[in-house]
Amino acid sequence: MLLPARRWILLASALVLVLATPAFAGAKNHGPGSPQGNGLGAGGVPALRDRVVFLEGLVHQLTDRVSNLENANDALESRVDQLETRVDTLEAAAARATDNDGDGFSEDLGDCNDADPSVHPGAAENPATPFDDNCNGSLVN
Ligand SMILES: [Ca+2]
Ligand SMILES: [Ca+2]
Ligand SMILES: [Ca+2]
Repeated sequence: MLLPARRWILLASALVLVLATPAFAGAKNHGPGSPQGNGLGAGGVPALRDRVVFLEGLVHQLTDRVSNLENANDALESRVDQLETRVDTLEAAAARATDNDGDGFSEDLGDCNDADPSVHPGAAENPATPFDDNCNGSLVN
């Protein structure tokens, strides 16, 4: 989501661009670039009012555009979050399905210690070890 400060920067930038246009600059500075000399036209104030209305419309359009972009950005961020969750789920499933210690059993196939190849379903249980050798839930058989 765009920050409110970015919205104001965008609007201010657009306003600066409009103010920098030769027609508007001519009106402001009464420069020779203006066909009417003072840039206000024959009516003076009405011509300036037209420009203000134009700028208000432009700001309104830009505000709408920023809002639309923020909504699109929110939708994209939501979709990215969904895809990241899906990737995490698939990675976890792949990890459970992988036999990491090479004993022929993955976690999905009952290996209760996939970092030790001597521990797996069907292994001989050693009562002297402090862990479940054959992954049956018992330390003694
Ligand atoms: Ca294994
Ligand atoms: Ca193992
Ligand atoms: Ca056991």
